[in-house]
Amino acid sequence: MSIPNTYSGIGIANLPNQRHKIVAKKGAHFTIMVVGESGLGKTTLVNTLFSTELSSSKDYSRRHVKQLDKLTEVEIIKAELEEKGFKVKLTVIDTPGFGDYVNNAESWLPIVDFVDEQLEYYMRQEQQPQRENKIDLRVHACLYFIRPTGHTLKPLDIEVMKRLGTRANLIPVIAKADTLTQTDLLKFKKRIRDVIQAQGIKIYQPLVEEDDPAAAEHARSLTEAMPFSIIGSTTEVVTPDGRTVKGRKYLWGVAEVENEAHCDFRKLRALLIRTHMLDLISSTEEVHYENYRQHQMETRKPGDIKPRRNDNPKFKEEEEALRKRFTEQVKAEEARFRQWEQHLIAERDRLNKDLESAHSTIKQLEAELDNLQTGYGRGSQRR
Ligand SMILES: Nc1nc2c(ncn2[C@@H]2O[C@H](COP(=O)(O)OP(=O)(O)OP(=O)(O)O)[C@@H](O)[C@H]2O)c(=O)[nH]1
Ligand SMILES: [Mg+2]
Repeated sequence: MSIPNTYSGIGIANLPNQRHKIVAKKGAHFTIMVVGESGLGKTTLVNTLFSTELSSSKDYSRRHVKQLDKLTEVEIIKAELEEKGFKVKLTVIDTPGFGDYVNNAESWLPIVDFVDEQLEYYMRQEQQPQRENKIDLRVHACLYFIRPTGHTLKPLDIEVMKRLGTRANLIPVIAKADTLTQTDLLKFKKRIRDVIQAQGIKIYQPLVEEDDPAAAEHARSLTEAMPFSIIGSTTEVVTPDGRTVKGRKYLWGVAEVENEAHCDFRKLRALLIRTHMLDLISSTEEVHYENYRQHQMETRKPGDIKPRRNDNPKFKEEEEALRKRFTEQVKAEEARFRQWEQHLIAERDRLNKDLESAHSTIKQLEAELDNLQTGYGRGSQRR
């Protein structure tokens, strides 16, 4: 489905709802993060989004500052766009790919931590008396790249997606869609949706505004298309029928970035930059940030500046696992102890019985001895 004309531009100027208007008036900060295994085309997609979206319009001013954050090794790309007086400060966080084998399991942890740290950092700034010019790197949209295996989600994907989905708006995408046939792609999408549901992974649900039928229809088509299939390319190529497009050229033809029959790039771009940017911003504020803040308020003592170890969601998960293991071990020990106790009771009973029978034997022998002594005394008297 193509995007209706009303969705042209970055969309903030024609927002239907009041809450969104307030956000837009202040000028929005919008942060996108890309996450996934190495080599899945994360950086390429960021460049594709930027070169098609940002360099084609003249209504924006663009700043492209790349900085390397030493702690997390993420690359932060900043750009500023403006449409009809509405300003959007766009930040893209390009994370390094993590490995696809079990030994490398921890390599994604800093990425999850990064999301938490931004929530924490923003909260601390809100608590300061001087609240102007807050630095806001809370992640509004987290694109998770899935390898186009055609099979299903890997345990690693499930684990990382579970954690990201409770912290940010998680948008799963199938990387390098040009490497799968359309039939395989549809089957793959269905399987991924099934796993997401079965595993209780929280993914972003685009807001459906029922009072605007065209927008509602568009939002539903976005939900149906998830996980979005993606082809990334910044190169222009010529199709067999003579069009110049962004795409990837093969012997069989061209995989086109912006062709809806080839992939969902347009849908993803519309969602991010045109129709749902402010829903992503407000749901981050109202759901993810609020959850984080509430949780910190409940568990943090007044005066605590840094979160205590067990306030951090990551540590909470680890702590939960540890507590479960501990409980299991205690249970096993208790069972072992009860068995041993029963064994002791049985042994005591057996010894008591032995003792009793020994006692009665003694009594019997004593009685016999008595009898013998009495009998002997009488006999000697007769003599
Ligand atoms: N077939 C195909 N190849 C792609 C696509 N997108 C990117 N690539 C190629 O995949 C390779 C890796 O792309 P990158 O964008 O560097 O991947 P990345 O996910 O940023 O990798 P790391 O930063 O190492 O995690 C490059 O050779 C790209 O040209 C795509 O949609 N289809
Ligand atoms: Mg990269």
